[in-house]
Amino acid sequence: MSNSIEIKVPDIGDFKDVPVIEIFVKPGDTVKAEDALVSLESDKATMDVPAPRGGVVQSIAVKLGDKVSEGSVIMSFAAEGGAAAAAPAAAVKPSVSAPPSPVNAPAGLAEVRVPDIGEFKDVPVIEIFVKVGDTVKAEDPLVSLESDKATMDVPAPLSGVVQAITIKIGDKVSEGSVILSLATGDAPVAAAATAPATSATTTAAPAAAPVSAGAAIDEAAFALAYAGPAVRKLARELGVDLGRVKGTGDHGRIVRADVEAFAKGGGAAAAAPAAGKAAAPAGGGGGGLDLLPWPKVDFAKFGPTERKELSRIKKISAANLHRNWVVIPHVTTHDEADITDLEQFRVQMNKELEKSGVKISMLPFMMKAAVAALKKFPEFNASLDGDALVLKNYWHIGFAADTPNGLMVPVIRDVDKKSVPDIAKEMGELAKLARDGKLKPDQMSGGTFTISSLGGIGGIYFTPIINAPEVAIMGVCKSYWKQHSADGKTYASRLTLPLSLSWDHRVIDGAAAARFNVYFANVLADLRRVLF
Ligand code: CAO
Repeated sequence: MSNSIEIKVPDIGDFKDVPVIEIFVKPGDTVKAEDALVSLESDKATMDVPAPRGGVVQSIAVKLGDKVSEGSVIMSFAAEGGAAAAAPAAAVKPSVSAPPSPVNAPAGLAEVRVPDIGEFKDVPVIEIFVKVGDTVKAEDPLVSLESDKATMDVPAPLSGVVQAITIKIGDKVSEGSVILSLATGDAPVAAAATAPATSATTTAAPAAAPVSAGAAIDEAAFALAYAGPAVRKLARELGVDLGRVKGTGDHGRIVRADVEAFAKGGGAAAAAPAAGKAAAPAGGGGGGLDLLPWPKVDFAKFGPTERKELSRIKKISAANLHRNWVVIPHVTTHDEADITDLEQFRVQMNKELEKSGVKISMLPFMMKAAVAALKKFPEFNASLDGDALVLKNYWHIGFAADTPNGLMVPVIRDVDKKSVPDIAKEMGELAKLARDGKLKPDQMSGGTFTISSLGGIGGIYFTPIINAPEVAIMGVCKSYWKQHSADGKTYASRLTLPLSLSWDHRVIDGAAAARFNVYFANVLADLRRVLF
């Protein structure tokens, strides 16, 4: 026997008048308990409303864009067995990747465990980077373990707020030991979508990018994709690498149809290799030029080889660089700065500062020049947020540091308020921490613009990859003496610094980029310009 029941919006925390952004079912559809019915999006989180029980959808009382609150009727159901006349839907399932942090939304609890750490057992905890109440992002280091052979950081497998820490410094842990619990906006990405959203166990990924050979889904990108739980579940079912799906919903949100189209277009990660084709590029392919599978070569057939695992930092930066390169439409504009006078001034200043122990390279001056240019062209000191630009009224400049473990980007805060020697001193300290593997997450966050200097090494120009969510990066190479002429008749040797500015073409136009470079170069040529 079946009974008609009304399905109502359940308790969705403090949210009211939340728009319906997706309806997953239509009249006549048979649904199971926990199947997602509609998706709601507040300014803080995307929430799916799941079915409280199984049944057949009779009618739908809302349409896209309608605003609903707790208790609003969303649809009616012919439910199997006896039923009350009205039923709230089961608790909502917030999405991990709602645009702003979803920590205010109803949360799930995830236990974080020590991941596979090779043959090591009973390894002491030597550092705990977080405390109860801290908000962490996926991949932030949580604790550091030290075996007799290596120091290993355990990164957060997903974003959340630390609820409890179950270990202390000196405790010995092995694979599977629980280290802390996180209140998350969702069950862990790796957990099946059927896992209850309010309680889940997860294992921290040993590295940021679980892009192990053979695994076609990039878990880091999957976790970052802007999609609700039901769409994530569907992507899992279809083997779709969500990180490569282009969202057609509001603000680029990935909807069901995007995942289905991507899977149909040959983009299903699991299906692609079987079909002898790699997944189509983000956007679902559509042409006949699908990417070929990554070549699998037995290198040993051609000569001796050895296998070296990538460091954790390299894996993290690889995942980030790959995402940034694929997602951001990069253009690089090259220019050059005449730093003849500035170099003289730098040498003179270093003589004067000899006793202080501070040595100034060209980089702190470039940071000052960057701030001047960012103030003049504020859209370079910004981030994209959906279809809006967030302009930042602070100037925190990151610098790429080459370390034995890979590339790191420490950030110097409030460069506008600091003197050149102070910047040089802080840069030296941060670069040392980076090289010693001791940089804390907050020393690498909050940057608004990055400078990547290869000046101490060589090269003339290169194409730096933007450090998302920033929108531009300045690359500089080694200065060299060059003959310059203002009139084509007389020539002078000038110390010339090659500049390579990469910019996000969604935000910045070529003319603005050229102007930025010219201004940056002019400031370096004559720092008095920063006074204006
Ligand atoms: N032209 C000529 N000489 C330069 C120069 C330039 N543009 N920039 C630096 N130099 C000189 C310095 O003056 C210094 O000379 P002395 O030894 O005679 O004093 C020497 O090169 C070494 O400088 P440095 O590299 O130690 O110092 P820095 O402040 O320029 O850079 C840091 C610091 C941390 C950015 C740098 O050490 C580093 O790691 N660079 C690599 C960044 C990187 O990997 N970028 C690529 C990212 S994309 O993969």
